[in-house]
Amino acid sequence: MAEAKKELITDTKNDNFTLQAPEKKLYRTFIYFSIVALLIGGLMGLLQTIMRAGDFTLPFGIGYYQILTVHGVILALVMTTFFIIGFQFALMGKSVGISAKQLKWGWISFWIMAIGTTITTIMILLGESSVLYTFYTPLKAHPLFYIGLALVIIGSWISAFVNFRQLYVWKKAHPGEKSPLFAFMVVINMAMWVIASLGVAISVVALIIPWSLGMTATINVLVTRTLFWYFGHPLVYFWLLPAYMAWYAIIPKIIGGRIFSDSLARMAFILLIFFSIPVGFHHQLTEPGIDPTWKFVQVVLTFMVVIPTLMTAFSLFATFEVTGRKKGYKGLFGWLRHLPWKDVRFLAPFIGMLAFIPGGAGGIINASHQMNAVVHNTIWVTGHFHLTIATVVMMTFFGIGFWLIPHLSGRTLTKSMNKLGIVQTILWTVGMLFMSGSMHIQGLLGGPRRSDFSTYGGTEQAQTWINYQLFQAIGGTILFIAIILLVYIYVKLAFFTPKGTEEFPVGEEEPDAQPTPKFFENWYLWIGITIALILFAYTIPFIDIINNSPPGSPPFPNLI
Ligand code: HAS
Ligand code: CU
Repeated sequence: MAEAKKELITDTKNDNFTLQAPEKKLYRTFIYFSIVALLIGGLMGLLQTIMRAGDFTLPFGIGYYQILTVHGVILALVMTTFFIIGFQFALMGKSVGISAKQLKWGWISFWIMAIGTTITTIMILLGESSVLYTFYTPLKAHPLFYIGLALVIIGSWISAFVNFRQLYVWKKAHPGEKSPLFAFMVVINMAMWVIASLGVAISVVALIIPWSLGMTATINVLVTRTLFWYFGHPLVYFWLLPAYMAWYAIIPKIIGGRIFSDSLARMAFILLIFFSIPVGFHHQLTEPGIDPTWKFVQVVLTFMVVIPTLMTAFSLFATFEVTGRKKGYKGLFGWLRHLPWKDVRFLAPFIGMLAFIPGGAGGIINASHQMNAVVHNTIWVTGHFHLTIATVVMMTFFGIGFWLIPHLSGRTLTKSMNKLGIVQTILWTVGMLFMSGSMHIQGLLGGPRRSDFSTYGGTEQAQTWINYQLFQAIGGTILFIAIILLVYIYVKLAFFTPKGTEEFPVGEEEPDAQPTPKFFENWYLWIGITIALILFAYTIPFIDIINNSPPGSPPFPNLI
């Protein structure tokens, strides 16, 4: 073991470690698990669109809400978390290294998460837990559904602490040096994740599990929903930040350029941790038990997030333009031509970036209180997140997989796989245009989310919605074909393409870049401000919610 440790921690002095066989195995196991989840979750998505489009019923009495729950839980909570942790581990291994002991804890984390996922999935498939991925009370699932989810979260915390430890050990060995950008970004994302998931963990462990076990007679619905959304919004940024990591620090290398600004990237991540947690009320704008003043405060904090997002858009544009001009392309938009359009490692994430323009605009609409009243609980919201998570984030993740999977399996991304990847990218884009576009329109026509229209009994309004349903069924079919193609490519890259060393693209700063200010390393300050903002945004409204709860549903409900 001591030998392995020595082997793993080989500092090459330029913050660029060569990933070793044992660590590669952990990282790729996380990623492969997420691909299996994508396949299962994607199939459920296809079944949903078909069920909603007509009179199609599933065998064995499998219900619409059952497959909708599998779709949401397996894709939104499981596939994302496994991919992100695997990818982030790879970034940490590459930038600060991993020791044998840390690696062991990484495996423990994986197994706890995998066991939790299996328990939860079985409970949904048994038809005992059709409570959707938000598991709003008073919908009640089998206790094992929640216990499984709690295990996924606990497992992910272990990975988070391993990541914190990795950076800590590196910093001890490099006193006074700035932490590598990859490691900095991963630690921000995991710090956000731990702080946020504490909320849902408290809700699940202290309130929901005792209630579903029958130990308590009632549950405080508003408290559980509030704790869920305290977690739910940072959850979406937990998905987004790894995409940002790729945009800021990997894409520049792929296009043959440099990172526009290391300080700006760090600043964006710090602002994102500040403004990702104290904003959950923007999912609860229609809920009567929350004081409108505090909804307003959280909406203002939500809008603050536009700043780091636009900083990101600016700095990506700048990287693209500077690189193009350096290569000699002239004119206002001449530099656009230099971009490597035929390289799937670039094309897929780039389309993801583009999708963020309408996706972000939709988010701003959702967050605007009055407009939220128009779209809330309509399928518009589902359209919004099929643009953000399923297009912006997923296309970036797909793009990462095209180089990361062969890097981890010791194989190469061949020309033919790259071509197939481009076909896959186009299919996904077209599929999501159908899917998300028709969801947005259907939502504006009042089509409700999370419901099987075909059971609405042929009212005139339901008939209008069903027309758009057809587009979703087309979109769903194209997307499912794209998933099959992706899995085919990934299996090739994992086991069959020629052996070799696929590049791990690590972006570098401009040689004459200004040094990154020291205060970016002040973790106590960043976490301190984050906690202060959370306390500011949540303390008074939370006390208010508890004080005004109906009798019999205090935060810790009456024992039977
Ligand atoms: Fe959202 C609901 C507000 C972003 C995911 N969101 C959801 C749900 C999910 C989700 C899953 O305020 C549903 C939850 C449920 O089941 O109920 N969202 C926002 C806002 C943003 C936002 C303000 N959401 C996301 C992201 C997600 C995501 C990102 C996943 C990854 N969302 C809401 C609200 C609701 C909501 C309400 C509740 C609705 C309701 O009533 O239930 C912001 O973060 C958006 C900021 C983004 C921008 C765009 C910037 C553009 C960029 C593009 C760069 C491109 C370049 C390339 C450089 C302002 C960065 C250009 C190159 C060229 C050549 C042109
Ligand atoms: Cu949100």
